Amino acid sequence: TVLTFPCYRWLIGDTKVEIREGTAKTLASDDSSPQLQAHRKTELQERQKTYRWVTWAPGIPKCIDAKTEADLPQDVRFDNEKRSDFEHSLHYKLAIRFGKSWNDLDDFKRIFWKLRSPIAEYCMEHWKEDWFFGYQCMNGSNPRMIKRCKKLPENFPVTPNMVQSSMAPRTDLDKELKAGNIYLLDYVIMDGVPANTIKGKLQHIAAPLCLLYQHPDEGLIPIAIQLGQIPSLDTPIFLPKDPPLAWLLAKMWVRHSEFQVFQVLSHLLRTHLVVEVFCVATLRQLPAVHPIYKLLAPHLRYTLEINCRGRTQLISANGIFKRVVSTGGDGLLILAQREYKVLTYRSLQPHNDFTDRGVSQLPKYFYREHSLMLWEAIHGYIKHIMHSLPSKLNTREELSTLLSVAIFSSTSQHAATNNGQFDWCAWVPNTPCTMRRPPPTDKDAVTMEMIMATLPDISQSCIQMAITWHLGRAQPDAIPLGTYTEEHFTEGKAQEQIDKFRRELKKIEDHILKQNEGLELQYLFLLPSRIENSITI
Ligand code: OYP
Repeated sequence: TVLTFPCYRWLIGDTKVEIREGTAKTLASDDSSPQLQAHRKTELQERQKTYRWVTWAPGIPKCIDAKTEADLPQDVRFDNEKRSDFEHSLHYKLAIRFGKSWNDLDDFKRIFWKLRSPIAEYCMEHWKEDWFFGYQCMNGSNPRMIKRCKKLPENFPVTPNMVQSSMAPRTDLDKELKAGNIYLLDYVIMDGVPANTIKGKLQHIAAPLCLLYQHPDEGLIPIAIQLGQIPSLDTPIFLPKDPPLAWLLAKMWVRHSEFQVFQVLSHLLRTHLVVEVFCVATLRQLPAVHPIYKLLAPHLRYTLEINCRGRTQLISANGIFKRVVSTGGDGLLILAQREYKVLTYRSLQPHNDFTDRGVSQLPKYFYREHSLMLWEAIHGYIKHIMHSLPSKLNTREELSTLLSVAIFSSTSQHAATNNGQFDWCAWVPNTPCTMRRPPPTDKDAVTMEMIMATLPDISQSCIQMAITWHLGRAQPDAIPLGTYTEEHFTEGKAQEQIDKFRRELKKIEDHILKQNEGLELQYLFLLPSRIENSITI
């Protein structure tokens, strides 16, 4: 019952994980015969011919060698139902009157008819409110940007006096910095990213800084925004007490950066592309009887095909990003390369991520609470499934963590970023995909005309709504987390662990449902029944 442990090499961010030739017991009992070993060897040789690595672009994770999804082996392709659903749900791409702006913000309601969701409608009503802006930093579709701020960054010269009117009675900025109630969004990674040119018109990108305050009564609220990394007369610090349109436009600029970081870094790079690495490595290195293959396979379903489609239709030279998003063209790759350079394996593990960002105290941070529960359930399950690995490898715990990262990223983290995108981005002014004018330099000069000329035009808005709907809606053929349809594991002990895992998920489900009862704004993105078992969209 000894199986050769193949060389299984992954490079994830800063961490190189390598499990060299060694031995691992499998749960099956009859796999030691030379014949079966030879069989596994041929299986892998075949697979390595079929699934090859390629560098699609330098400085981001390697991916599967396939020009389009048509090059993929049948085993990893969408089935008919999935393909036809994927290809036919996009009726809303048809855009009218290219290049025209809306006249005022209410005009966005005109494209807001058919595709509806309670949160998207809530968003349309409340998007201007400061508490709602703060809420989205915790429970929106990019819940990993906010960090505690103990000391103001030198390039963000906010004075206590500027923000005093946002403070609770009898306190000030210095006291609140010390008390740990000040937070920061810093989009420095956007600084200098080249902006797209769409139909001959240059789009615009900023690298804002935004200070937030955990107010005892109002919750987390933004208190100061600077729309660039270098303080100057042309990059004033916007404040809630400024003319309302100036403050509103400053917040929109932060939300525009949020769109880019959310889609390119949190969603595409940190879930889709990282998980594809696990996918290709597993297919190339592990025979189907290997316990790690059995463990991971259900969490890798359809990922190669959706990523191929993403590379050909979404981020390609004439893809959707190039056509409507400010980081389309060279920008998105530069952005992803910058992030991949600093992406740590540690940051893919939710406990560490929260500790490192200093956000463990933030109240009503549902994403944090739910993702920790899911991590515990996933990690607990894996630790037990991996019981038969010989401990002399001395990497059992590390291996469990690694596999938990793979499964957490392909299920929970993908759900947290993907599933809310229509809810948070359908109301285009709340999360604009591009900006057609540069950031305002003069607080007193902001007009509604300027705002409308800055926001995405009609056709860009329609595409933002259509694509986020297409990707964010519940998938018709979804297999929920913890549902194992193929019964890779037939062993009783493994089945027990799967059952236990499913009971844990049920507990989390009940907890989340109960917690959300009666909430005006529900957080259900990490409800286990709504988390897919793999990245399929
Ligand atoms: C693949 O028919 C994917 O046009 C999305 O890609 C959209 C298509 C193809 C085009 C379908 C068509 C999925 C993999 C991925 C990913 C993560 C990043 C998603 C970013 C979405 C951005 C929305 C842009 C709105 C303007």
